[in-house]
Amino acid sequence: MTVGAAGGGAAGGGTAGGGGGSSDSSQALFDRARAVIPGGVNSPVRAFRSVGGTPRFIASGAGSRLTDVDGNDYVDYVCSWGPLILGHAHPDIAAAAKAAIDKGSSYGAPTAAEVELAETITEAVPGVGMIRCVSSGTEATMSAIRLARGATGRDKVLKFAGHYHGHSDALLASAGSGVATFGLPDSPGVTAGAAADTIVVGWNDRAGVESAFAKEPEGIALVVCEPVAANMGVVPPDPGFLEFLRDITASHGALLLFDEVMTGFRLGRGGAVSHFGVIPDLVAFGKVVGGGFPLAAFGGRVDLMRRLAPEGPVYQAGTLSGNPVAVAAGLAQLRLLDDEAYAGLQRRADRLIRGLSDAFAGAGVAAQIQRVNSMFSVFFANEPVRDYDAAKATDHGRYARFFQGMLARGHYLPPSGYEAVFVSLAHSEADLDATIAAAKDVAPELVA
Ligand code: KE4
Repeated sequence: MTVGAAGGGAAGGGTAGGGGGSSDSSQALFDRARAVIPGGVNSPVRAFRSVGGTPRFIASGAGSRLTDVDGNDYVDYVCSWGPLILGHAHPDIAAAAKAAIDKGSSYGAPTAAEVELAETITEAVPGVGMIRCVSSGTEATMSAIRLARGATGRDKVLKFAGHYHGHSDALLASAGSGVATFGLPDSPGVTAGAAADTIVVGWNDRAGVESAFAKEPEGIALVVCEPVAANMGVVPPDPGFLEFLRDITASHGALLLFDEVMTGFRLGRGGAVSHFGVIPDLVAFGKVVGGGFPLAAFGGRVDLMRRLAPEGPVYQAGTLSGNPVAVAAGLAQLRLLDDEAYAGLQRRADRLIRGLSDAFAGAGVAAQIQRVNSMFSVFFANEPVRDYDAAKATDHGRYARFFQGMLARGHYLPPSGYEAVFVSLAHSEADLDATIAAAKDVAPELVA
């Protein structure tokens, strides 16, 4: 099954469509890269370590497609790990970024567009009265934690095993995403002091949360979660669990942070806050809000946000925070995300999930496809996955074989079973049907 128009990326030649062609140019670049970049990549999950093989070096993206340097093209379901909800090189986003950069790339001074972005986010998300822009999700969650500690005068932070909030020291304990992909319990370099203030509890473990608060009734500054865990694969909260977190934090004077770097403007305009109807004290945003540029943000209750410098004493800053080019791209993307857009994402995910389910069932392969709205992941397991231990126990070797089989047929899934699959509004029915056909082709190979 070949996919898409004839390849012909930067290196020219290559397979006419589909991903099963040569990866020689990728391999050559990977060899060069490893001499000057740790692991040959600028972010670990890109290295294909958990699925094996040569990471594809990408020459270009357009709509739902990626083309690698060997000229192979792929239907892309990574979408830059979430930001590209409208697909690659969307003309409106490209035009907005070009118009912005023609007026200068950065001023280090406030701009009208930053005000518009802040108004857009605060209007969309209940309970978010103010935001501060930063340049990455890591910065967003790290800053929100400092704000929570400053506001409460408390030190401890409670996070959930398998949840990933970026690579700041306080949050790297038992993290998901790349930490999970590499099976790292934590990370060297995180000091005992930093880790000592981080309490880790199992996702969906009410008793564990209650026990933590019983031990530290007035010591916990903040509970942070991905309201839909998506860095251990997609693992939704048990019914009522977010409400439980809202209640127990409020009753103990602790704050609640929803890390919506992945779910924000992905599940809907109001993200998980609106989807579940639970209003935290603080929310972290990233990915979609930046339109594929380095832009993230955190926000929440006005009384808390006013504690940030220069209005308050909690320091937080950034040279490129609210960068005009990134803000222009983010605004261009958010302007196009209306109810019809989210309905379209849902339809695409419905079609793809139905087809993948049929492929696995038809081959007798036990798979759990777990989703919230258009975000989903595939676990090869007999039972639903409710927490990190269960996610780790699923068959990641089978996932790697699935990934490689799909890649060879021109379908680029996340190179880790701990990541989420993303559709975009650029994915056509033909794309989805080609992916389903490829899955039906691969599934029998997974039985052994
Ligand atoms: P960044 O610092 O990578 O912009 O955001 C960190 C982050 C925070 N919170 C959540 C829920 C996230 O998913 C992330 C980053 N996600 C990973 C993939 N799941 C980014 C990919 C990578 O690390 O290369």
